[in-house]
Amino acid sequence: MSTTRTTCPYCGVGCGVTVEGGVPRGDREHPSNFGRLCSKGAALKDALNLPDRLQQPMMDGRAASWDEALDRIATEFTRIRDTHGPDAIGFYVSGQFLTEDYYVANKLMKGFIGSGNIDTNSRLCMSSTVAGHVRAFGEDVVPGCYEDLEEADLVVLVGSNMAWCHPVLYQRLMAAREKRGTQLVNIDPRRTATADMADLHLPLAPGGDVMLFNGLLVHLVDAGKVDRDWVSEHVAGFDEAVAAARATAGSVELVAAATDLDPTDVLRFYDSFARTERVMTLYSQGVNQSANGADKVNAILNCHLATARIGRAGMGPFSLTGQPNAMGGREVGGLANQLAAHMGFEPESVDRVGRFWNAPQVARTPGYKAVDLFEAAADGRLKAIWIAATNPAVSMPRADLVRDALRACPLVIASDAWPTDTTALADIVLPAAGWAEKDGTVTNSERRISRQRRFCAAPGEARPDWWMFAEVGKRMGWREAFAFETPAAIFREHAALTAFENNGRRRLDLGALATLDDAAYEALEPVQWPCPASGQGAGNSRLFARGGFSTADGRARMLPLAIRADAKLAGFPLILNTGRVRDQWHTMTRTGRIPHLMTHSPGPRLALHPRDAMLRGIVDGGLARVTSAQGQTSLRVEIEPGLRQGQVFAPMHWTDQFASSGPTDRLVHALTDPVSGQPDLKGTPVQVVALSETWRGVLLRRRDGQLSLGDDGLWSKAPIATGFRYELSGLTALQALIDSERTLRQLLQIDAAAELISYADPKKSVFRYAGLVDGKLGACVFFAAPQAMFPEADAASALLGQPLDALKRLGLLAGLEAGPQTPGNIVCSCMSVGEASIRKAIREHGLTSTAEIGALLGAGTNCGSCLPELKKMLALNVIENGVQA
Ligand SMILES: Nc1nc2c(c(=O)[nH]1)N[C@H]1C(S)=C(S)[C@@H](COP(=O)(O)OP(=O)(O)OC[C@H]3O[C@@H](n4cnc5c(=O)[nH]c(N)nc54)[C@H](O)[C@@H]3O)O[C@H]1N2
Ligand SMILES: Nc1nc2c(c(=O)[nH]1)N[C@H]1C(S)=C(S)[C@@H](COP(=O)(O)OP(=O)(O)OC[C@H]3O[C@@H](n4cnc5c(=O)[nH]c(N)nc54)[C@H](O)[C@@H]3O)O[C@H]1N2
Ligand code: SF4
Ligand SMILES: [Mo]
Repeated sequence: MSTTRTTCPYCGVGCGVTVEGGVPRGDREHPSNFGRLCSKGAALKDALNLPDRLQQPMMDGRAASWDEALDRIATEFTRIRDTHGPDAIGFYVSGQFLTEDYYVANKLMKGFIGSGNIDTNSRLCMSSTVAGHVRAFGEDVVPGCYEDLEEADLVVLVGSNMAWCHPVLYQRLMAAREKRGTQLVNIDPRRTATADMADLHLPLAPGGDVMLFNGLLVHLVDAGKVDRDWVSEHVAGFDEAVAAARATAGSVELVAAATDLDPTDVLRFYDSFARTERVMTLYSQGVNQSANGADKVNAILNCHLATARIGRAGMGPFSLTGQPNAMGGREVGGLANQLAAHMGFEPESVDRVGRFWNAPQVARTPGYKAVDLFEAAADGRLKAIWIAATNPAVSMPRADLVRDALRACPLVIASDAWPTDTTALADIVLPAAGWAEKDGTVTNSERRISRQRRFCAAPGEARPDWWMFAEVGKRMGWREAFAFETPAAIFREHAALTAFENNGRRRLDLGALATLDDAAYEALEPVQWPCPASGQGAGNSRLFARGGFSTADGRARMLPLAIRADAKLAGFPLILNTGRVRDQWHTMTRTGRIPHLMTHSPGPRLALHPRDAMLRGIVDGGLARVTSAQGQTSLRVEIEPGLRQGQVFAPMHWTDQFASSGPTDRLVHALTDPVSGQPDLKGTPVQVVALSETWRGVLLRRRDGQLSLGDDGLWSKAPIATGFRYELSGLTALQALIDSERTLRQLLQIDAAAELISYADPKKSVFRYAGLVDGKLGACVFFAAPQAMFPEADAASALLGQPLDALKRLGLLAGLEAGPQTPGNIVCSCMSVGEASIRKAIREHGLTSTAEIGALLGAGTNCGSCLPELKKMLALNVIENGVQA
C-alpha cells in the first residue's frame, strides 16, 4: 500500500498528514504536529469525494472547453490592457493557494500585465502583521518557532481563540504547560474556549490593545526591565516610543479605565510579563483585523524589543497565521503593496525583479488593496477581475457592495472547486483541482515549508490554479515566461528569485532550494527558511537575537503609538464582533458538507450578553434582527454570559447556500487600517431588536434544493448522513404555509403522485407531514410553536429513504420515534458525543477529569479539540452541583 506524506489544507499550523490506502492520518514525523490532528484535520477523510464539485469550465452559464475559456480570458485581458491600461485588470487570490499558484499569478500580474493589482484575502487576515513586521524589522519575518511555545514560562494570547483556531498548536502548548506550569494570559473582549483555560483573562474593551501594551511598555521601563545594552546596539526609536506610551498610558489606573479592566488584573499581567524572561506573545485576528491593527502589532513588538526578548528560546512575539499558506503568499509577494520575494516597489527592486523575470514592464507602483479593488470594480475602473480560491461575496466586509461590484464588472472570472456565492456571480467559472489533487508547497506560521502532495485524480476537467494562470500568460504572448511544466519548475524559479542579488539583505533566502531537481522536490522534507545557498544560518528557527534586522542600518524600530478614538455611530449602540467556530472552515464549502462537523454549531447564531438581551426583550433561542449601516439580517440568538455587555458576536461562516441569514459580512463595515489596509472585521456598530417568531419547524429531506417558505420564512441547512436537515422559522401565521398542499409538496420535494401523510394537533400547534415515495420516507417536516426542540426529528433522520410500515408511519406522525434522550449539540465530533450525554455522565458518575470522561464516553480521546469544552463542563458541574474537581 503506497503512503503519501502531505499537509493539512486548513489552518496555518500546517500539520503533516500521511495518507495510506486513501485514509489521511496525522504524520508522526512532521515537526508541526507529531501525529496529532484537530477535528477538521481528523475529518479529512470525509473531505475527499465531497459532492457538488465543479468539473467543467463554464462561460455565461454554459459548459465550455478549457481552450475556449482560456482564449477568451487572454483575448479580453489583452483588449482591456490595450484600451484601458493594465490597471483595469485585477486579481483577487488567496492564502489557500499553494506557493506555486501564487508565484505564477503574481508574476503574470506584476511582471507581464504590468499592474500592481493583485491582492489576496491575506489582506483580511495577515496584512496588519506584515505592516507591523516591516515597520519594526524592515522585513516581514516571524522571529520565533513553535518550540518556543513549549519553552516559554508565560504565554500571552492576544485576540486569539487558539483552542478553536489553532487547535494542534494549542494542544502542544497545553502539554508543555502540564510539564512546566506555563502561565497563560488571554486578552480578548470575549470569554472564549481559550480564555476558559487561561490563568488570567483580560476582557478588555474592544480596541483597547494599544493602550494596554503602551502601558506595559511604561511598566517595563519603570520596573527596570529594559535591556539597555541590547537596545542601544540594535534598536532605534526607543525614547520616542516610550515618551508616546507615557503620554497615553502613564499609569495602570489610566490603562484600566480606558480598557475597562480591573486595575489589579492589569497589574498582575504587567508584573508577570516584567518578571518572566521567557515570555511569548501570540496574536491573531483580534489584533490584525482592527482599524489600528498595525499599531496593535507594533505595540506588542515594542515590548519585546525593549526587553530584548526576541529570537531566543521561549521568547518573542509570534503571529499565528490563519490560512495554510498565508506565509507563502507573503513570500512570493502576493499582496498589492509588495512586488515579489519580500521586495517592494523601490526603483532598485523593480529593476532587479524586471531583469530576473526578463519582463520589460514590471509594475512600478502598488495596486489596489482588497477593499479598494472591489470599489474599483464597482465604479467601473476595473474592467475585469479574476478571483481564485476565495469567496469574497461572503468573506469581504460590505459583502453586498462586493456582490454589486461583481454584477457591475464587465468580466468576472472565478476559479473554485465548489459552487459558491461568488461563482454564482461570475461570467467564467473555472474548475480548480483541490487538496489531494495537486502538488506544491505551503509555509506555516513558523516559516516552515512543507510539501502538499497529490494522491487522487482531480474530477472531470479540474486543473491546478498555477496551470490556469500560466496558460493565460502563454496565450497573451509570453510563452517563455510561463512555460512551466511542473510545480517543481515554478518552485525553483521562486527560490532563485529570493536569492537573486540578495547578498544577505533579505532574510527570505531560499537559494539552497533553487537547484532541487524534480526528485529532490518530490522528496522535500519540511524545512524552515532562511535556506541560503551558502548554508550560512540555514534552517535557523530563531532570528534577531543578535540583531541583524533587515533595515538599512540593521536596527529594529520601536514606534511611538497614539490611541485611536473608537468609532461610535448614532443609532447603532452595539459592537458586532465576528470570528470562527470550532468545526467550520470559513465559507463552509468543505466543512459545511461534512455531516459530523455540522453538529457542534448546527446553525448561525447571534451571541448576546444577557443584559443586552433582557433590555431588548430577547430570550435565549429567540429571533433577532441585526442592523448596521451596511445591511440587515435575522438570526437566532444565543445568550452568552462570556460576552462583554455592549458587544455581540456572530460567526463569519454561513452563506446564502447554508442559511437565509446569509453572510455576516453583509453587516460588516469596510473601515480599514490606514497603514495596512486590513479591514476592521471585529468592530461594526450595529443595532439588535427582538423579532417575534410565530412558528418553528424542522424539515428533513433526501435532497437539497429550493425552499418555498414565503417571504419571511427563515432557514438554515445542515447535511446529515441520510440527506439534509433544515431548521425553519416564521414571522407570520403558519397557516399560509400548511394550508397549501402544493407548498407542502414543494417543501417535501414530492410530486402530486406521491403519498402525503399528516398529523395535526392545532391546540398544541403541532403539525407533522411526511412524503412517501414508493413506500419509502422521502421527506418529513414537523412544525410547532416557538421554543419547540424537535427531538423526534433526530430519530426520523434515520428513517429517510427507508420503507415505512404502518407502525413506523404512525410512530413518525405521533412523534413516538423520539427514542432515547437526544445527545444535544455534539461536543466531541470525532466520537459523536453530545453535550447532554456528557453533562449527564459527569453528574451521575461524579466524573472529575477529562480522562474519566474519555474512559466512559470516548469523548476527547481522539483529536482533543473538545478538551477545553470538557474542562468547562467539569468546572460548571463543580459550580452547579458543588462537586469537587
Ligand atoms: N475552526 C477554524 N479554525 C480556523 C479558521 C476557521 O475558519 N475555522 N480559519 C483560520 C484563519 S484563516 C484564521 S485568520 C485564524 C483566526 O484565528 P483567531 O484570530 O483565533 O480567530 P477569530 O475567531 O477570528 O478571532 C479571535 C478573537 O479576537 C477577539 N477580538 C475581537 N476584537 C478584539 C480586540 O479589539 N482585541 C482583542 N485582543 N481581541 C479581540 C474575538 O473576540 C475572537 O475571540 O483561524 C484559522 N483557524
Ligand atoms: N466578518 C469577518 N469576515 C472575515 C473574517 C472574520 O474574522 N470576520 N476573516 C477573514 C479571514 S482572516 C479570511 S482568511 C477570509 C477567508 O475567506 P475566504 O477565503 O473567502 O474563505 P474560504 O471559504 O476559505 O474560501 C476559499 C475558497 O477556495 C475554494 N478552494 C478550495 N481549494 C481550492 C483550490 O485549490 N483552488 C481554488 N481555486 N479554490 C479552492 C473553496 O471552495 C472556497 O470557496 O475571511 C475573512 N473574512
Ligand atoms: S490544527 Fe487542525 S486545521 Fe490546523 S493544520 Fe492542524 S489539523 Fe489542520
Ligand atoms: Mo485568515
